[in-house]
Amino acid sequence: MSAFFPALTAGADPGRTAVRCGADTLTYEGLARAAGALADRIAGAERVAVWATSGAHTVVAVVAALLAGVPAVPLNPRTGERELAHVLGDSTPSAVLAGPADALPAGLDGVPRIDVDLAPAGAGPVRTVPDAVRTGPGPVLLPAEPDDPEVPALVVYTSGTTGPPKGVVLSRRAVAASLDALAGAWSWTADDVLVHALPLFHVHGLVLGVLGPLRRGGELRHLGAFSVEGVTRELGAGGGTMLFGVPTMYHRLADALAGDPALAGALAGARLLVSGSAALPVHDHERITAATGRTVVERYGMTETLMNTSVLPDSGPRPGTVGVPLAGVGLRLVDDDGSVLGAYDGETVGEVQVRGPNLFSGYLGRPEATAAAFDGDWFRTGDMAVRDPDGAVRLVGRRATDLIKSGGYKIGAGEIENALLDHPGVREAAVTGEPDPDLGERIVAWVVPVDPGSPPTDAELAAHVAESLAPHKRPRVVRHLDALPRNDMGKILKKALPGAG
Ligand code: MCA
Ligand code: AMP
Repeated sequence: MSAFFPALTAGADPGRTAVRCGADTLTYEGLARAAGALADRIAGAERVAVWATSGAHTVVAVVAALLAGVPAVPLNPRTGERELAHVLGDSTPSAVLAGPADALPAGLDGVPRIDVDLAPAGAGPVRTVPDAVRTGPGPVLLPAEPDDPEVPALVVYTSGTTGPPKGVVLSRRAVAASLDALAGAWSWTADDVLVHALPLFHVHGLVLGVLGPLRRGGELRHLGAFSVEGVTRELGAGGGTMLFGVPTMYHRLADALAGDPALAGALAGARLLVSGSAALPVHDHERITAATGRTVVERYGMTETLMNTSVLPDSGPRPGTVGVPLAGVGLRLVDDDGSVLGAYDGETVGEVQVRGPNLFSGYLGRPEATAAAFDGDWFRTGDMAVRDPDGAVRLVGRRATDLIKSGGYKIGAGEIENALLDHPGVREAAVTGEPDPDLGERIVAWVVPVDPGSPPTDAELAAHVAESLAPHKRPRVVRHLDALPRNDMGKILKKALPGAG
């Protein structure tokens, strides 16, 4: 396989800015130097974890891992004790790469730490060598990258309906195929300056938002944290050309647009506004288009499949659809009985199945779960959709009601229920999602307390889940019941919860 990042090697413009995160700026030469030196240090490791804060250290760490051919496991820096212990036990990284100033939790005590140096000593031009690795003072020699495209690039943890998150193994082939298909659909080039504020421990922010611009030889500006002001600044005077975000971010931009001509001007001036990870409500599409004259392009992906479809930027407004399959992606709708649905009538609903070079290699250490996720070489997404007469895919729901999408994060009801049941004040717990204008869905915990006279407070339960799993998995609403509705077998009937279903 040829160089994953052609712009890092000789021949490209070494002075071109690659990354700007807060106060840290790296040119392509600087990135090659920092990532080349780190690649040297981790070469030969089976897997490394990356403490994936929203900064330049994460970018250098993941680029280094790709150069060295060592799979990287991005860790949510806000991850709670229970979730961190699971991910570390499951992925057994031989080291954790972190920024020198990052304070790591006790859960990482047993994992050797390697600090990421953004500016290692050394001078001279960057060039590649055919084999082996040598860095340090003098020219930076980038390691020869793996020839085998099936070598894993990343292991990204994702929630399922029950049990703890599974590690999705993404090969170099899958990442390259998906990014190159997006580049074709969006005319994404080295001239683009991508602006975003997405977390760097999931596919959206890390694969599309970091590896995407670097593979093209373009620039990434990460805002650190999402803010309307940051988007206005970087897309406006800052010269950003593309914005990636989840619907919650576009909803907040749409809210702000009414009284903010600078924001309207900044969005109007961008070449491409892209939303994904969850559905962008038509109302938010309409508000943004009315204020800026621009349409937001939706694309549909999944950790296991990377990107499947996208609205094509010049196809006109398509609110409510996620567009057409990307180059190389096979997509079909399948009925409950397994038969393939051929109708392009905007009405016939089936499960989306996909195949192509964009697919993952399997769940780490879980061959049965991997086998269960496939129908032959077709991956079952669990998403339900119809196809419009022009081929556009319209997502209409999910097969599993126990998967919640909140703020663009996929969250399994089961893992939150287990965390709640660990709390000494909780006797029974059920978790559901309900519509939320900002988050898409908000997490609701239905709790039967051990002592109805002094139940745990809502804030206590939210903090308990945040500390055990992650803050974005905390319940936003807690409802107390005397008993959970159950069937004769004792199974909780979520549809019978008051006001649910
Ligand atoms: C609040 N906080 C707490 C607690 N309450 N922390 C601990 N315990 C508590 N009880 C803190 C949080 O840590 C955070 O701190 C702040 O309060 C707000 O957190 P949160 O509620 O999470 O923020 P939000 O306002 O709801 O965030 C909205 C958001 C976020 C910025 C849109 O949801 C987000 O970044 N979403 C992106 C999801 C994403 O990238 N998904 C991609 C996966 P502080 O104030 O310090 O921040 S899907 C994917 O990859 C596929 C392939 C695809 O298709 O894209
Ligand atoms: P994740 O497993 O966290 O990678 O999330 C993948 C899921 O996000 C998909 O299976 C879809 O349900 C959802 N998703 C991603 N993009 C979109 C979109 N543009 N519109 C609606 N749902 C989306």
